Amino acid sequence: MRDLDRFMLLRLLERFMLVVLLLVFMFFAAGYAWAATPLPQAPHNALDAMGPQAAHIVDLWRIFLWVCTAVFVAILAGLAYVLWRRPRAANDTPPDLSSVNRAEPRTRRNVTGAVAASVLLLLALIVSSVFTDRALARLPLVDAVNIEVTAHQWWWTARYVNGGPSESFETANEIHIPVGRPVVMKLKADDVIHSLWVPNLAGKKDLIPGRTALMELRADQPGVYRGQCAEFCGYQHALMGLLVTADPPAQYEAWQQSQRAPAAQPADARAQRGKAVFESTACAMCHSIQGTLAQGRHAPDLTHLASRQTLAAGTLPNNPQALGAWITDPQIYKPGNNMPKVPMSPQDLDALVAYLGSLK
Ligand code: HEC
Ligand SMILES: [Cu+2]
Repeated sequence: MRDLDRFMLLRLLERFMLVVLLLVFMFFAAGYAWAATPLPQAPHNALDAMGPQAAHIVDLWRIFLWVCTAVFVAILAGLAYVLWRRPRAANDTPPDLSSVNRAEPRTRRNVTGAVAASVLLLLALIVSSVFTDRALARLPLVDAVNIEVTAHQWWWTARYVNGGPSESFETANEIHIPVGRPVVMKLKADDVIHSLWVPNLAGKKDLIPGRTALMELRADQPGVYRGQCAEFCGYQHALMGLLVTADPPAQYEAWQQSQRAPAAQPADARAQRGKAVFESTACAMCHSIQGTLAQGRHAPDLTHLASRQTLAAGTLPNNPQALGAWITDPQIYKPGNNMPKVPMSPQDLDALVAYLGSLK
């Protein structure tokens, strides 16, 4: 019977180890898949804070990490100690009943002490969370850049609303912000719940249909930071990335000026034809290009498409080959996304790619 018990225990242990190994494997496979995603190769690291909001969160993370590590080590050390000190016995040793019906003041003291320490540590974690929350809310917002960010399945709209309506403009999937100036993002969603997460700059915030949330952040170092939708929102959730570019102030002003301008006029006959194709086919029903007849409201604004690094929320690099491939059949690269295949002749496609590629 004893041997049978031991046998069963071993089998159970084996199963358990298999499950653990499988989980470890899945973890690394997922990490590999993520790292192997070709685009965009921008920093995406919550432990590398590039602004005050992310820094507060890293500080809190460190406190949690060290407290939990200390508790874990203390528990393992305690366990090792009692295992080492346990009374040795052979199969024929009579049971030690000396502690039955006898108070154990030492054990009681130890347990009370451990409970008290746990409560204190948990309280300390709560207090540090509350302080972090307050620190996050205290970001000075003087002279803030206001951006309305709307999440869609599976891409982002960014509408810059500083100044009057004539000053505002829209872009998609790539947000520029000035270094050193606070940014207030008004977060909305127009279909399901999404979550905006740019780990180097700030924590996560949900975008909920019918509600408005605010995200306040500041980048103190110039750079391009990767963001990602962090709330499962459907089939292509994993391909709902975005880039936040923190520009030095002068560069940001220049970017803003160029984004406010209507789209460039086609420079040659090929681009001219491309514009005509865009305006006369289904493209114009969904997309808008400011300064043209295309005024659709259901898809990324393409007025300055060529100024972006990626296509389709970080799915493809923005170059003529990828652009042509995307337009030919967007469902190959992002199955289920809301852009249909629009049939057209190779000449029309070529002209369209030339035109869109000229929209700096
Ligand atoms: C039914 C609406 C619809 C039609 C018609 C449509 N698109 Fe799109 N398009 C979308 C949507 C939605 C996206 C975003 C897809 C995503 O990333 O999930 C998109 C993305 C794009 C992008 C990438 C934009 C970016 O910022 O990354 C380009 C370029 C594009 N479309 C060009 C075209 C062209 C050219 C046509 C006409 C041949 C066209 N689209 C027709 C809805 C449409
Ligand atoms: Cu999502």
